[in-house]
Amino acid sequence: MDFLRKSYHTARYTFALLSTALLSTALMPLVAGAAIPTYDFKVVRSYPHDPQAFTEGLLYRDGFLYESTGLNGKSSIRKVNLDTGAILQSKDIPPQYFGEGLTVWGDTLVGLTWQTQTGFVFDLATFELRSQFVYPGEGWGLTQNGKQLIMSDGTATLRFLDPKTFLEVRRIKVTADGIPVDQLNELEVVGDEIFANIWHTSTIARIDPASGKITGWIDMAKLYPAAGKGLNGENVMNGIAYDAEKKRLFVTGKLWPKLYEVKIVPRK
Ligand SMILES: [Ca+2]
Repeated sequence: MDFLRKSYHTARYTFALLSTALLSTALMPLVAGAAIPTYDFKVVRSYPHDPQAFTEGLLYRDGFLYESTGLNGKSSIRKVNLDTGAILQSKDIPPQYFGEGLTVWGDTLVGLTWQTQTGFVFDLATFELRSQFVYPGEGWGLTQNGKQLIMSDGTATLRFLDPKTFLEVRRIKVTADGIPVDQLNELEVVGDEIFANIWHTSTIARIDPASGKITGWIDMAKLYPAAGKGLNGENVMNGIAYDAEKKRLFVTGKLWPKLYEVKIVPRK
């Protein structure tokens, strides 16, 4: 674990542990008890997932999964066979970059990097690098709503970017009962909501893109034993993909051997 932890800022890690503790022991039950509902899930089906993939980005497009992985020297983008988990195509990201969020835009894949303020635009079919762009701050998760790219950066802010210029168009602050919620990691637009993994937790936040308000918590803790992973450490759940046509929701985690199709259900 040490090498993984050293690859993160100590301060950030400590803060993340603190916020995880707050979220799991205080914030979540508090707000859930007040107004924000908690949801459970059911596993519809499980699929193989590359246990070497430190998943940072995940999306579904035209029958295939596309995934980005992190860590310096191990970062890549992949096209993956959903049923078998086989990597059909991949491209390594140069070792000075720590790969982060990934989304599709037209016939391109757009990927972020963690602390190097560099975004990449790849050809969707060939994975050839088409162009690069820059942005301030850190890069974490990335998704899109058909009009703009939506990125997270470790704070409670989600930025909406013009998909052609990559300039910020607007931003929202993500809150739960008025309290900012940071550590928003992998993202996915699901219908008219944004789903966000919260780093170092087993929780997915359901976010209203207009107001930034969290409208629900999805408690995925029970998926960890199924995935053979513990709640501690860096092998956290990260990766949400949505098949809008068939309304299938997929989730996985960093170095998880499985990817799951799940159905979100209200907690009874
Ligand atoms: Ca995603």
